Amino acid sequence: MERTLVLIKPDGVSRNLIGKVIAHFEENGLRVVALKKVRLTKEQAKAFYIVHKERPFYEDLTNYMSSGPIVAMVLEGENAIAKVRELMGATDPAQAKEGTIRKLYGLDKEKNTVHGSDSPESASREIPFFFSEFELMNAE
Ligand code: 3AN
Repeated sequence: MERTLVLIKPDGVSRNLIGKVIAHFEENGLRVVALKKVRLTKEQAKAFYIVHKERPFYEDLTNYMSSGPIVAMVLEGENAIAKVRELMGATDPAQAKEGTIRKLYGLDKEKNTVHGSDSPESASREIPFFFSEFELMNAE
């Protein structure tokens, strides 16, 4: 079993897609271990995306991610990290495969509805960014 962090970005929350996105993951065998709705400050968004700090889109991305509420969740399942990445689809919704969340709901490369950890190392950093030990225990 593996755990990964998923975010429903402001465009997903504002368009009432929380239920549809979670259903997509649940229907594909992933289990919700922990879940919350939060709004990041600009500083928190910058800290979360610190690995992208040299990228040209860092400023816009962190403005966007702090522009409205998001939903954070920990999903669990076999190969959860790769499975979530597959279900999300490519970063650019125009390039994403049919049936993926970003193809179905994504608007553009920034407003692409969902985030999912890209490696075990990222998941280990991103899960405790949003959830305490207490929130993660006894989740079975
Ligand atoms: P992914 O989320 O598919 O792993 P990354 O890690 O390349 O994509 O990028 C992190 C986030 O930065 C993406 N989720 C996306 O919202 C944003 N992003 C990536 N490329 C661009 C871009 N060219 N313009 C605006 N935002 C971007």
